[in-house]
Amino acid sequence: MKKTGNQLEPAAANGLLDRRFFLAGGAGLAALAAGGARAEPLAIPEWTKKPGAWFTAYGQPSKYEAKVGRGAIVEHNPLYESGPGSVRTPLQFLEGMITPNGLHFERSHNGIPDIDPDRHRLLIHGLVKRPLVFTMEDLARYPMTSRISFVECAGNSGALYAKAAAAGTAQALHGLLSCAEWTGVPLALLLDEAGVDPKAQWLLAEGADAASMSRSVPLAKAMDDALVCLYQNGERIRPSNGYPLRLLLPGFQGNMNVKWLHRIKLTAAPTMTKDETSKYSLLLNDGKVAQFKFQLDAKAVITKPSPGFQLKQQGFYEISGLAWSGNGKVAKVEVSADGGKTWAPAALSEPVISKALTRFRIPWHWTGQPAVLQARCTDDTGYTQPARDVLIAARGNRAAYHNNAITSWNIAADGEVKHVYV
Ligand SMILES: Nc1nc2c(c(=O)[nH]1)N[C@H]1C(S)=C(S)[C@@H](COP(=O)(O)O)O[C@H]1N2
Ligand SMILES: [Mo]
Repeated sequence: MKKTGNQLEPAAANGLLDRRFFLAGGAGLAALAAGGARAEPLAIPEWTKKPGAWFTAYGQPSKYEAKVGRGAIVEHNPLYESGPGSVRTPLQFLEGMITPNGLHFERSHNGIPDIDPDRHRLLIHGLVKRPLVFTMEDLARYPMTSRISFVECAGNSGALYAKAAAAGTAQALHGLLSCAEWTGVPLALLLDEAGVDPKAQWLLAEGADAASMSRSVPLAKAMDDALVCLYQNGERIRPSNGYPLRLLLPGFQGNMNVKWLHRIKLTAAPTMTKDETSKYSLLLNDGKVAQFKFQLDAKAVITKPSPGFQLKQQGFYEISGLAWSGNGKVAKVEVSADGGKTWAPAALSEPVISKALTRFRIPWHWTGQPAVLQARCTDDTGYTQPARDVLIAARGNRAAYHNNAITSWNIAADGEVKHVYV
């Protein structure tokens, strides 16, 4: 940090400060405490005076955190009581980079199957020398790999295609996004055992749910970093996220991460399943369709503050959020408090992992004036996330998927935070 004697030296307009400000023991911290604390003796509340509750087999969050949930169920056909729908991760209430299992978003095309792991099988067939069938017990004996990876639905942030800025929280607008430590067997290991026929270039991955969700995956991806997962954040995968087995394709659109995985068929060409012809392609303005765009491009979203928050007084705030790229590591996150006119670099919290969510932070001194907060991510390929008007100019707004435009949060003079377009 530049030694100027004035710790409040801005890094960009409208009060953004050097990202190392807090580390340097910024003089402004005293101003934070000044809001509340008065020296007086500690009270002795009732919970200190008697023994606490007994132990439980499986822990639950504090009852005081009941507001932290996956929000309204978005039904994709209101005629059905079961079937297609989704619930979203409450990004604005979480910190760090890992999504707790009970808050991982869920997107399912025909409900959550109730799968008995003892009867579930994985079949590998097609262009292989030896077709193989695995029980879950068989798979559990293979050497395992863990990796921290995000899953993002291709439809996440789709509201940013709309002509008018949608009202909504970070959860409502961007919550089809989560990040977990996934553990399982590298798919390459199982394919090697089956013996891949040189004619095979693709594979079909299919789920055991009533949607028979199935997608074509390039063989190169399968051999690179695909994981057949049994565990999610240390415990067996939750039913809604693919129990007992799911495919993880780090950085690829969520849809391809087939849950309840039961079949892999090696093929010479893509299978052209219903899930990759009618959906998950980008409808462009000229009427053409971009098919098989798999990687999710770099993106960032400010979670704190974000809609639903009310800034109560001027002074110090830490702006914090999440950045990610399906193409590699987050190299840089810049934050603006003036709607994109000036930018300052945010600090990236370690660890910064390829194709995982990365937490960023930057101190901000809010003067009580209106401000527009934005964050933009650059990944280690050198690609920078586009402004919304740039993305719409290039792609139009007939597409529903892969919207990675910069999001703008307006801070009103009264401290209310709202989604806006600039
Ligand atoms: N078998 C199967 N796999 C599936 C789906 C599904 O409906 N059935 N939904 C897909 C979609 S659209 C997404 S975005 C991700 C969501 O993963 P999650 O529910 O674990 O967050 O799973 C994908 N895998
Ligand atoms: Mo999805």
